[in-house]
Amino acid sequence: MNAMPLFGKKYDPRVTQKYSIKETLGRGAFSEVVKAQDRETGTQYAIKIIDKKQLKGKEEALQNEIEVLRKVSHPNIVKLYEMYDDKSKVYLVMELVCGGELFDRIVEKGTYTEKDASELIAQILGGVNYLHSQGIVHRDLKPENLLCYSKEDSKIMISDFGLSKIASEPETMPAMQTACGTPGYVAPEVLRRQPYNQAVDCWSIGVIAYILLCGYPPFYDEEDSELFKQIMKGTYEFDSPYWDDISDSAKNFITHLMELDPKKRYNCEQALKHPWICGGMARTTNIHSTVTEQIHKTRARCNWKRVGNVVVAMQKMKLLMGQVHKEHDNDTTKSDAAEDKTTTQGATGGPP
Ligand code: PIT
Repeated sequence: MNAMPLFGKKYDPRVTQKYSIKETLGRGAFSEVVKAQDRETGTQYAIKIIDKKQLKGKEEALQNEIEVLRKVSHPNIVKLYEMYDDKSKVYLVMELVCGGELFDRIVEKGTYTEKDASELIAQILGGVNYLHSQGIVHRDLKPENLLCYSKEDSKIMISDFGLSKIASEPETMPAMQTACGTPGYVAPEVLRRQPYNQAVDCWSIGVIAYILLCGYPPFYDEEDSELFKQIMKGTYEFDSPYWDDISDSAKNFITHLMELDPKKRYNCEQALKHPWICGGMARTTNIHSTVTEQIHKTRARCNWKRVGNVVVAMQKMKLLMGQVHKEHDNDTTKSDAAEDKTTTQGATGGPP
């Protein structure tokens, strides 16, 4: 099935002349990612189409995302090939990665070990270390933004630079940060509204490593405010029985990344030198059944939360529409759309 143009508008003819637009790969409130094929060469790409009208007031964020994508070139980061810009939309022609989300690949595998998790984390650290060396902070690292290169290849691609920042100064003050990032992966200093830097990504990698080894997240509460409190305290556990067979080296590695004090927290370079990553300390015991069972449970819980989010979003929309109608009656139509990806956000799992 081919993608329907976002909001019923037509795509720029320059784009459709060169590319044949295929199915939708993903969708946010202001953007969608579609599969596309170069009509001449047959090569496939992913095109992110951003609706400028919906983006009013966030043009700077878009410029930032484009600037970041233009600047980066790394085997674990999705490449930007071309960009088109018309009155209403921006088109980012990117490398197509078709392996899907990381967790789906893990679930589908027959065996899965600490060594596999260690190799996945090493790739993420490599990509993020490169970003940091370029002065870029990703700020929204989470499993959904880690795509597999292909079904056969366990190469990981870091995507979605919508919230990333080129750090012009060594430290950036958080602005509206709680609304950015997905709560479960956000570093404590961000929630405390303290100045933050590259170290926020290392915290997120710690959280991802934790989930990769047990299938559920270290912090969880139905209530975001409670979840925030847990993260700010920075207390988490390696619960029994799920962590009983995981090596002390793996736990030690996570502890260095999920370190409350950003100054003491490992940076990517330090993490890459940890024995669990490069010293042969990651175990080769099959942990597939324990991890996938927990991934399924976490997802079931996450879907409930998503249902809740959709209900809240619909209530908000109804209110907003009532507002628009009223404003329309008054002949002023001004409305501000909410945060991107309303329905895909939401905290995941928690200790079972
Ligand atoms: C693909 C396949 C897919 C999604 C993407 C690429 C998205 C990539 C992306 C999205 C961004 C960004 C950079 C890359 O800033 O399912 O090949 O928002």
